[in-house]
Amino acid sequence: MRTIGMLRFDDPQIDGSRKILHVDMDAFYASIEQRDHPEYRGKPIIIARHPKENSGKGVVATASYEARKYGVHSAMAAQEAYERCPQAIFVASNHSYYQEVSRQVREIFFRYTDQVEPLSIDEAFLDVTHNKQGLPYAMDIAKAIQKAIYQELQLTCSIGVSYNKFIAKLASDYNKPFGMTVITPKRAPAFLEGLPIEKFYGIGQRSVAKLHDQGIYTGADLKALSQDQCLTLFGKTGLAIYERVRGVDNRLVKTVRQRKSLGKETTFYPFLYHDEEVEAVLRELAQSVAKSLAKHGVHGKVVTLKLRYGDFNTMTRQQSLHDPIKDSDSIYFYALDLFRDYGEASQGVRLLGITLSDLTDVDFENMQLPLYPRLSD
Ligand code: TTP
Ligand code: MG
Ligand code: MG
Repeated sequence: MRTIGMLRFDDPQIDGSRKILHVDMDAFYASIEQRDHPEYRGKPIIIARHPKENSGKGVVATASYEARKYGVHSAMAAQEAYERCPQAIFVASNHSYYQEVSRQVREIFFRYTDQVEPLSIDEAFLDVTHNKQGLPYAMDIAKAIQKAIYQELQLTCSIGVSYNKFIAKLASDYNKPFGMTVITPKRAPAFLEGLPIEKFYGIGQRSVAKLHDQGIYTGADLKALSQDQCLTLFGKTGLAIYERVRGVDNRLVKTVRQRKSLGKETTFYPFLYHDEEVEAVLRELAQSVAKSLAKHGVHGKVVTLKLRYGDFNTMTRQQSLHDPIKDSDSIYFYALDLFRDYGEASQGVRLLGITLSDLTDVDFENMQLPLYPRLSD
């Protein structure tokens, strides 16, 4: 129970039902350079222009773990980094390339969930409570993601697994590089109580010094503060800090990706030569597209049929509809229409695909009205 003036509130409650990952790449820019240049591996790499070529100006974007041993870190003047580690290899940043790698990492996340909230070029929150594989343990998804990133991109990441964003982010940082830290609701109190106060979001460097003066060093010390004391000490963020130290953070993972299209395709060998075979496959594809539209809660206005013949000649044909559709009969109807207009089964069909695009959320506003109003209305 807590009181603010005359008001009394129950303490915030933990919601342990969500499964949240925070994934952060290790020494991201430097690791990409070490991957691409084997001669950089195992060596101190500093992502910045060499201060000698840059009249001492410039700042360090990041440094490989080998360089960090010398005290080199992000945002340090390149000149100072050079003084600390003169043997380091300086590499100029190639931001657009790193952005491309960032996209490749994100594509791996999307295999598991669409609930992905990128925080920066090298990190993201994922809500895997309902994941595409139906895996029950968030840790197994974290392991699979770490493995896929390592095998496919030859890069390492660290992952925090927990029931909210705040703890997942702390956890990903807890054991770097190539680490994985799982904080269950049961483990959270001890984990948070043991953290130094500078780890709590919203506590700036100046506050840290002030708090140390008052003998407040750890999460446990913070937790001993009343809500009024938090509000006095931290102003507006006081309430959040009061909740965070109690393991409460109800912020949702905010997704950025609006799926642009949803499609299914399938290949055949031997090829299909008969209209009836093609129609049967289109019906199945339509059903599976409809299923995945329903799963994502979307419908779409453009139907695309993709057709590849035995000789690899490929054609795609689209039709644009006035209203969005989502049921398998409609999808089948329009896809079949396209096939009848443009397809020729006798040439031998090696691949068929149906895609629905121009997707929008199915919600109240764009729901279709029933075609026939009831007589009593
Ligand atoms: P971070 O995730 O903060 O750092 P990192 O990935 O290099 O290392 P760590 O293993 O500790 O996570 O930042 C990701 C990238 O963003 C980093 O590789 C380079 C870039 N960056 C800057 O350009 N300037 C900065 O001040 C910081 C902090 C990062
Ligand atoms: Mg990182
Ligand atoms: Mg980061």
